[in-house]
Amino acid sequence: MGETLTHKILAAHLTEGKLGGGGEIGVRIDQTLTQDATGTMAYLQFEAIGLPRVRTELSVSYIDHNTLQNGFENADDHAFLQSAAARFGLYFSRAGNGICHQVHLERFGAPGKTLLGADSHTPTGGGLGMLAIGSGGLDVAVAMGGGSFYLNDPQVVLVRLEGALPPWTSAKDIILEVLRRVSVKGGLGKIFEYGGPGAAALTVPERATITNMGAELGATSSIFPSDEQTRLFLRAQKREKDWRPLAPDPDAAYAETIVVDLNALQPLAARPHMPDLGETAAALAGTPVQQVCIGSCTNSSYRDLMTAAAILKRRTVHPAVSLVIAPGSRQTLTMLTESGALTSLLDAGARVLEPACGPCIGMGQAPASGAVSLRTFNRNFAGRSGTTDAGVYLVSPETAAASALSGVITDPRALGAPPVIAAPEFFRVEDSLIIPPGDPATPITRGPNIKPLPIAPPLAETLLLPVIVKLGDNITTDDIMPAGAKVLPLRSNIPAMAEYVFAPVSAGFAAKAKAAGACAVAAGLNYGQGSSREHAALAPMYLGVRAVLARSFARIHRANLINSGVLPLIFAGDADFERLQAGQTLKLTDLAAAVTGNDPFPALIVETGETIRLRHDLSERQKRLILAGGLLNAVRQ
Ligand code: MIC
Ligand code: SF4
Repeated sequence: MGETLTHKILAAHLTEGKLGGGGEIGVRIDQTLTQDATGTMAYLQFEAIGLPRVRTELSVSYIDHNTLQNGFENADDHAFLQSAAARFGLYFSRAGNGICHQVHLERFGAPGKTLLGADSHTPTGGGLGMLAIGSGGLDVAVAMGGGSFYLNDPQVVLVRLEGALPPWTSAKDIILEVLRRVSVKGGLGKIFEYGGPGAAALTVPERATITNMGAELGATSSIFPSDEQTRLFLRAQKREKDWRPLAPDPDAAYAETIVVDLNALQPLAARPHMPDLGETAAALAGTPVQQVCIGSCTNSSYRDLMTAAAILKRRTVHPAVSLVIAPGSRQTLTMLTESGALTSLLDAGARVLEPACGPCIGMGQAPASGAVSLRTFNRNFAGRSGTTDAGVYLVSPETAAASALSGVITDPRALGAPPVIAAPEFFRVEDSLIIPPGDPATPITRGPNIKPLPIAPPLAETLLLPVIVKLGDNITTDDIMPAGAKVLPLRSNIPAMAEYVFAPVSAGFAAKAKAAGACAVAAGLNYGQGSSREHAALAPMYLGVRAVLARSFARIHRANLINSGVLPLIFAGDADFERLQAGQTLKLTDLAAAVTGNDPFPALIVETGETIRLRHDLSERQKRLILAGGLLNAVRQ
């Protein structure tokens, strides 16, 4: 049997474990990326590890999330990150240069390489045929130091794209279709490899839309082969030397195959508040819209924004709609400017932002109360836009632009002949906002918002844990540790940030946790889906959360809990989940033995005297981390 592309890249980077066994494997990481909302922690952690310089082939620190500067905090963080990049030997992409994933695709990514990024949408790089994985900042810090990254040997799924995209559909509709079939938890432990004639026809930026939003499947990564499309893209970025062809063997064996018939694809929209709630735009047509946002790391390519501009050209947005353009990179924005497309957008009434995450992470442009906002982004979790009762729909640039004109959700096929945007022969390459690695003697600039890292205590033998809250399925890291313009500036200040833990779903949580001293939380399936922010583990840990009990966990968040020294425990059965109630106290005893062993173990509900059964599914390496009180403690030992 032949090899999948995923296995070929994994085999070339394997440092520990065995492929095909289903257990934990270690891989060497060639490239890393961080952004400013996760980066401050990652470089504080790298500093704590104590190495003078990064040991990867290439590491890049991006500024793109915390770009609203309402106070000194974000600017201070940026100064810290710039000095750390110079000192530790990283490239530094300055504020205004664009979103990490978009810029990395344009300027640094390369087929066959491994990329670890402190952001869940790092798999965007899979559009170039690289194995790109999101993780918490501490895992990135370790990889920057030359340490392996550990993951569960993934199941490789083939997504075969048959046929060709019909007019007015685009890459976004493909991933929305995959999402509605597979769901936000269906990708756990899997890597999605795209193939077939429909995949071959997609350009790299279109592929990157799909691999980017593969994160919403809960998948470890998504990847396309490196072929002629890849060569053309890298050539157009003046980096053809980075190209090499890569493909699975023709007889590669996959764990599962999904077939998507592109000929039958229609323009789709994911309804509030989950990316897998896809519906045809036709079925939703007529729903009044108050805001349309085009951009984010999902749909910010030259093709995407030129398409929107062509649709809006010599037309005016509906008076009830606020149209926001958030370009993903300075490259795209300058090319829009030079081509005159920016003028079409401005004439149509668009509000144009700097190249950054912006509204995608609630950094401005919160919709009005109860508004419907159509966004070309990747996440529509409740409240993430900054407005709790807004309804966010995820759509393609085509559907977004058509709806901005009409003021209601509109199937773009209503507009007649679609615009045809040719891929540029050459992109505009201008890297002056990327600062190369600097002097190892550069002093680190540390503003007053940058507080020391909290570190967990080693695991106690007995834990008495009040269960402060019991939550349902699909709790996101936006629920656990919200982002947005108010909270994001506190990313390097865990004590201040911790006050907002669970604010959207459990009022008063921080005070209750602090009063309890040590405590636990309980939840249903897919706990911790979404963002890679390790603050969703570190801040609860700081408040005293010692264990999270769930029916299942999302991959990155579970790793972040372990790295932070918080026990991720799984209810052994449905009855155990049903039995435990919020407000009860759980007594865990003989914990060293429970963690070292692999069997389910009992926990006592103090109030009722009943026992429930829990398990942990920890690898041997993860057991060591939990016993030590997290990865930093373990590394120091
Ligand atoms: C997101 O899309 O939620 C973010 C903001 O990019 C996060 C990272 C973060 O929380 O800092 C992500 O996806 O990992
Ligand atoms: Fe930024 Fe949004 Fe992409 Fe996250 S998903 S990296 S916030 S644009």
